[in-house]
Amino acid sequence: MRALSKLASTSELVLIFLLLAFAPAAFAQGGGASTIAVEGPWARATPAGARTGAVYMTLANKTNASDRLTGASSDVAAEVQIHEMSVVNGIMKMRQLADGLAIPAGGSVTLKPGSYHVMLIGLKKPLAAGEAFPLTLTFQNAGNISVTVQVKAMGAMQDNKSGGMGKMEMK
Ligand SMILES: [Cu+2]
Repeated sequence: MRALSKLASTSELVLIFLLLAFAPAAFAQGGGASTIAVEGPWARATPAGARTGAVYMTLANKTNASDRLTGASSDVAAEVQIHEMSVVNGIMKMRQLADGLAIPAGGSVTLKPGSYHVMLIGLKKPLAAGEAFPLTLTFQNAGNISVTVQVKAMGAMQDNKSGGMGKMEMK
């Protein structure tokens, strides 16, 4: 019995130590559970046989320090990258952001069709409208944040008539 109660008080001490160790960090971030708000993550449904997909969302930095989205992972794809898309000579091109995507202090960045996106590479199965899947985002300061991505119909939002995904080229 004595040994057990000693064990209990030791783990209580460890808990108190952990609380003390992390309290200042939590306070500096305004007491919120998460320092980056991930708003409305969604992906466009993919046609059968597609090997890639894209995820969009708004990343709002609630802290007074800049942060950076440096990577991501998901069960639905072999690899996940941070991409930027732009139109070069009338052709949509995309490139991987090797240094990640900066999110200014107190500001937000919107990932949307034709712009920044989280690229799913090596899809294990097509993304079907109405389904959802998990995505973990990795930030330089905020660490890992896991979200649920909603899959929307293929023509969803700002899908242009010039072919969109079909004209994308990897640099
Ligand atoms: Cu891409």
